[in-house]
Amino acid sequence: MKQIVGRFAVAGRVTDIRPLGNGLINDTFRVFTDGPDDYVLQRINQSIFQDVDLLQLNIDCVTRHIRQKLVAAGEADIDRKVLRFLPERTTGKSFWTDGTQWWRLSVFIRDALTFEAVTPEYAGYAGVAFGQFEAMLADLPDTLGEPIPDFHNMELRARQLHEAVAADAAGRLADPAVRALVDEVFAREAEMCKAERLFREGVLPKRICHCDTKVNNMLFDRDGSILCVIDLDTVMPSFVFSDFGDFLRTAANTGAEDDPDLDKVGFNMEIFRSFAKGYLSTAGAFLTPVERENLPFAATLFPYMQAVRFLADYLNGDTYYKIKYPEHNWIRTKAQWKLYGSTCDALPRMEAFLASC
Ligand code: GN1
Ligand code: MG
Repeated sequence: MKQIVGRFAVAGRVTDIRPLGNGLINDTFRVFTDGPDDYVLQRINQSIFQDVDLLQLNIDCVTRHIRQKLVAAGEADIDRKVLRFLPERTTGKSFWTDGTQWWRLSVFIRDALTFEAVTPEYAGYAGVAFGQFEAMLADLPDTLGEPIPDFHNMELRARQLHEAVAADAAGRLADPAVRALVDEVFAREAEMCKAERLFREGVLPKRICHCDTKVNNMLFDRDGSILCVIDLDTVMPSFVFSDFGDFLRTAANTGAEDDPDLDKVGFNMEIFRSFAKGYLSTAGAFLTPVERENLPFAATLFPYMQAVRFLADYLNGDTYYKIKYPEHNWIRTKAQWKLYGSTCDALPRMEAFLASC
């Protein structure tokens, strides 16, 4: 890995390299140096991101645009508010590949905190930050590609589950509990594919969204304010539901994403209220009425979609997500399904709150 780091225009000498974070897709390391900066080295999961050129081009456009906005706004401390990727020495590109592995290197942002759970106060800051992120990218001059085509398209995700059920590659449908959950999931399929219908009817726009707004993809400063949003692999045109819904899926869950204790899993309305209020303070100006009125639906959509994706991966024999034990994707599916039920129960309360904002 030291040699790979050396491919990039780093300052200083590498003193150590250690694993970093809890991502389920890429492999991430912190590179310690004796120079002014440490770095984050990532091996991009190329079986999932098949067009790394497109992916990195998206990230280059987005980080350049955000940097320009921060400069124009006279922000201080810009290197802690937007990621900076280093050019590879020979190609000048923001990644290096030997044809079998793809790597990139960014400057490690110092004194930043990440969380797996947040207080209502921090959820409010996060809402403000995601609204700002979308607002900053609203006038991006470049057209972004889709690094994973139809990434948050519920119709596609449901189709993939149908395919996984038909193939039953790992023989896991033999378990009656698995079969029963598959049936329950499909019973809700039509209503959960509402966003794609609204899009076809021409009443729901796509905007540039982050599309992976797990709470652990944000860097917080020591005072609780948001420094920046990381993990930009999936930035692409999508419905605003993506960012709103996926943040709540992780931050408003009273349990863990893969909690084996379903009694712990539930939807925290206090986090919802605080996040929604923050989000509307920065996104309210550009949201259309259809987007705004469907924000509670978005809070139900993402646990549903995640349950579908974990279940499909479980049936496929765990080919997509990193797992820590054989039943991990099944445990994750059940936890997301429980959370989905709680979000559905909370719908009237979410709607009433938004009406009062
Ligand atoms: C993946 O890379 P990470 O762990 O932040 C996934 C998200 C899922 C999430 C579930 C490219 O995100 O879509 O919601 O796991 N990213 C991709 O925890 O599939
Ligand atoms: Mg991540």
